[in-house]
Amino acid sequence: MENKIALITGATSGIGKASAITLAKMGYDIIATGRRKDRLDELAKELPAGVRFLPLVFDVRDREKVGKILGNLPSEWSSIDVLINNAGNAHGLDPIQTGNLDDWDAMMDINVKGLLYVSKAIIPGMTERKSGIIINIGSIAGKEVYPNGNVYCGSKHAVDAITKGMRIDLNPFGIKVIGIHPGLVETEFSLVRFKGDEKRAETVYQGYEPLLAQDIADIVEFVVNRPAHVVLADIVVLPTAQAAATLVKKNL
Ligand code: NDP
Ligand code: 8X3
Repeated sequence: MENKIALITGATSGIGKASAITLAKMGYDIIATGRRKDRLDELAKELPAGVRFLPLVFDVRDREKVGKILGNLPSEWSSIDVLINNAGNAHGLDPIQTGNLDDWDAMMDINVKGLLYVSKAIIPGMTERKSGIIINIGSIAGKEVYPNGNVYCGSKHAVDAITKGMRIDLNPFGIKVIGIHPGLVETEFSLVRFKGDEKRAETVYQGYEPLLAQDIADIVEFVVNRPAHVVLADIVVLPTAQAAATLVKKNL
């Protein structure tokens, strides 16, 4: 029997990469996407031997390319069992009155519209087969709003609402739709948010033990392994030191 197939967007680093490796160890064949081809080449080397791997390089903002690539997968890759909509980032952390339009476009276009473009290409196969698992990576920023989080929080609230909408609309097809909403996870996230400012990015994770990408991948493994009649619909996961989006017990 052929292995099941998982497609993970944003698998070139952080949560997406850890999830791809974890799913590969679980026996899934892996489709991994991202813009950085060199990182997908590195990922290929970290996968267990024997796992089939299809790296796909595209920007989730490119609606035509997303549709073309994912709509024309080779037949042996087209039956996707697990989709993880993970690609996304925060861009900037500014008050609304001085926010940057390019940052706003990036967050809405990647975190919200990119997720929709990918889903649009993959869901029809799942509805046809009447099976599938969709995991959308939201955020504590989709459950709360924090100072200067404005548009990033808006994008992740949209992910939360879209996840709930997907669950309702896909209910007749037996498709599981899961929202995982992490708090602070030490990845390249803050490096991107602060536009490569390593010092500023590092301070986000100092003085407490943040979550690691593998902690989220472990949850992915758990939810994917539930029996057919069980879905963990909505999961908020925080470091123990974090009680709310901006309330973190730090020992500095
Ligand atoms: P990383 O910056 O480590 O990873 C982000 C991933 O998204 C990369 O693989 C990147 O690939 C991909 N990506 C970003 N923009 C695009 C794009 N335009 N087209 C295609 N792929 C893109 O951060 P995380 O692993 O932390 O983030 C993963 C998800 O988790 C995001 O949705 C984020 O919002 C969410 N999250 C993160 C938290 C955290 O504290 N770290 C907490 C809560 C949620 P590439 O650059 O190669 O294109
Ligand atoms: C990422 C975590 O706290 O920056 O979604 O919103 S936070």
